[in-house]
This record gives sequence, structure tokens and C-alpha cells, in this order.
Amino acid sequence: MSMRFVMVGGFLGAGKTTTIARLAKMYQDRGFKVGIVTNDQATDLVDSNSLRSQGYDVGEVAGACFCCNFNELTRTVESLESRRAPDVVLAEPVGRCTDLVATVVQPLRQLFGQKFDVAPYAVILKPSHGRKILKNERNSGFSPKAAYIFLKQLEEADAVLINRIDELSRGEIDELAALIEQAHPGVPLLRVSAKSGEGFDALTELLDQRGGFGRRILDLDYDIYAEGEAELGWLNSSVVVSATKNFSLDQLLLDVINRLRDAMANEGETAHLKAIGLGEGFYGVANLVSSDSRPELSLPSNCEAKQINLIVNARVAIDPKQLQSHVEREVAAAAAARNATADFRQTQSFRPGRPVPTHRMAAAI
Ligand SMILES: Nc1nc2c(ncn2[C@@H]2O[C@H](COP(=O)(O)OP(=O)(O)OP(=O)(O)O)[C@@H](O)[C@H]2O)c(=O)[nH]1
Ligand SMILES: [Mg+2]
Repeated sequence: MSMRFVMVGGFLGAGKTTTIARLAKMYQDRGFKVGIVTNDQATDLVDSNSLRSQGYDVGEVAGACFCCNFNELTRTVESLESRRAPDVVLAEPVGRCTDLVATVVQPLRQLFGQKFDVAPYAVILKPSHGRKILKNERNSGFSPKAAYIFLKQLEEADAVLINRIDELSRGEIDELAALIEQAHPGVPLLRVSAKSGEGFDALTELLDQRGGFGRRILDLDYDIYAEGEAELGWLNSSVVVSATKNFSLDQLLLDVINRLRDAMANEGETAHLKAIGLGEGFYGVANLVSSDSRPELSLPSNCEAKQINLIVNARVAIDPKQLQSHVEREVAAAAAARNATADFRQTQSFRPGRPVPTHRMAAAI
């Protein structure tokens, strides 16, 4: 029997991991066994650690995105299969990737059609940047090349999800819906909140559909795509924070994100800053999804500890060396404010390289 493969796309910080965690729970409640695949160019992923801490079986494709490391994607799914034989595999691509229909959906269908039963490809719209980009405002926060990627992601979607409706007014939701409808007439549009679960019954219904989905192959300029990607500083750090007295993990996480936000406020737009703190048997996650929004404790631990493992993932439109020095300085300062030390075990910081897909299908089946 084939495995249902559900990939959920969307820009950095759009809500993919939150959506996938909620979908995983919904599929489990329906009696399905679920596996999840996360993806990044580097190791030490906040998302894998968060989803594992929430109890899910997670395989990680680290080192290159799904499109450029397609064989690792299928190998990772095979290893999930050998462990628990999932009925549904949920996959989160890197949030600055596009062309996923031509490089992931279609190759799975054309080369592994016996094994994978690919669901419609839903893409989450991030309202904070989406409204400005869709309105073509000059001050969208990102450069035109980054905006190009954002728009291409929507163009290949079988359905667009307007996320975060829990914090949007009816007027704001209608405005976004009209902008998407104008750009992509006829594409199903769902209003959802990954946080509250609103709209998720309609989403699972959509994802259960079978038929002519995953066929919107993009006309994509790989030079603009590569240049847009390279504008981002990308950083994954793993740090041990230790003190002699207990400190609040949640306050530390928020402090780290707040300090980074303040330090980089005038340097470049934040696409997503996230930090997970892992103690023995508990964890917490804090995020910032745009320079002009507020840091949020998305998954509070409500715990204190003397020592925790901290993983910071930062995707910000600044030079990666600058990004690294900000992270090192602000994490050390947040630790020092608790009489703690920050021992950086590993940091990877870079500009994403040019995407070179393993397969690119020019025609859809
Ligand atoms: N208010 C609100 N916040 C949300 C919603 N969905 C996600 N968030 C928050 O948005 C932030 C980013 O969510 P993630 O699920 O990590 O986003 P992502 O798309 O996986 O991000 P990357 O993996 O970095 O690309 C977190 O702070 C979430 O709690 C929502 O529906 N409402
Ligand atoms: Mg994520």
C-alpha cells in the first residue's frame, strides 16, 4: 500500500511546523500512523527538536533542501517506514524554497508513483510579509528578489492557506483573500489558524482529495531565485547554557529573541528567528517572524533549570558573519544576565547556495 505524502510549503516563519504538528495530531486521531520529515541546509534544527519533543517520529534531511537532495528525502522516508511504517508522511520544505512541484512532487509521482500517494500541495501565506508583497509595496521588508520567491511559492500551490486568522480582523483577511484571488484566480483559498485550529477541518478535507493536483510547474528564473536566496543570512547554533542556580527557561528564550531583535532592528529584515531550549523532560520555543512584530513564546515550558541545551536558528537579511557575531554576543549577554555561561558547541552560518535540483520535471503527470 502506498504512503500518503503531504508536503506543506510557505515562506520562512509562515507557520509550516505549527501546521504540521496540528495535522499530525489530527491524522493520529483518525487512526493513522504519522511520520514527519524536516529539512534544512545545516544541522541543529529547532523544528526537528520541537516536533520530536511533541512526540512525533521525525526524520531530518539536513545539508541541502529536498529539491537538491531528493535522494536523501526518499531515503529518510524509507527509514521512517522501516521504524513505524507510517500511513501518512508530513514533509516541511525549507521556507525559502520554491519550484517544489517540478522538483519534489512530480519526481515522487513520476519515479516513485507506486510508493507515494502525493496529496495536494498547500502553501501557507505569511500575512506579515504577504500583504505588503502582494500589494507590491516598496517597503515590504524584503528585496524584490526575495519577494519573487515568496510570490513563486504561491503560484505553484494547489491551495493557498491564509494563516494566523486568529490575530487578523475580518477586513484584513478579506483584503488578503482579494489580493490572492486577483493574482491566482480560481485557486482554492482557505482561512486557517495553525494556532487555534480554526479552518483545519476544511484543510484536512482538501488534503484528502485526489485528482489533478501538484501540476502547477513554474516558469522560474533560477538566477533571480538564487540571488534572492543568497540575500539571507542563515545560522544554526547549538549552545549549552549553565548556571549554579535555577533560571526560567521561558524567560531566557524570550530574552535571547528580544535581544537579537533589538540588535538587528536597523540592519536587515528578519524572516524568522527561533530558539528552542531543551532540559531533561521539558522544552520551550520562542520565535520572531518579522522585524516589526513581537517575539513570542510559542511553546512555553513553564520550567526552571540550571542547565539547558539551546538551539538558535536565525534567517535574517544580513551578512552571515554579522548574524553570527550578533547571536554569539546576545546569547552570551542573556546567559550572563542569569549568572550563567553560554558554551557554543557548534555554529553554522552561511548564505544559501544556488539551488541545483536533483530532478526537475518539465511536464506534469
Ligand atoms: N498567532 C498565530 N501564530 C502562529 C500561527 N501559526 C504559526 N504561528 C507562530 O508563528 C511562528 C512561526 O511558526 P512556525 O510554524 O515555526 O513557522 P515555519 O513556517 O515552520 O517557519 P520556518 O521553519 O522557519 O520556515 C511561531 O511563533 C508560531 O507560534 C497562527 O495561526 N496564529
Ligand atoms: Mg518550520
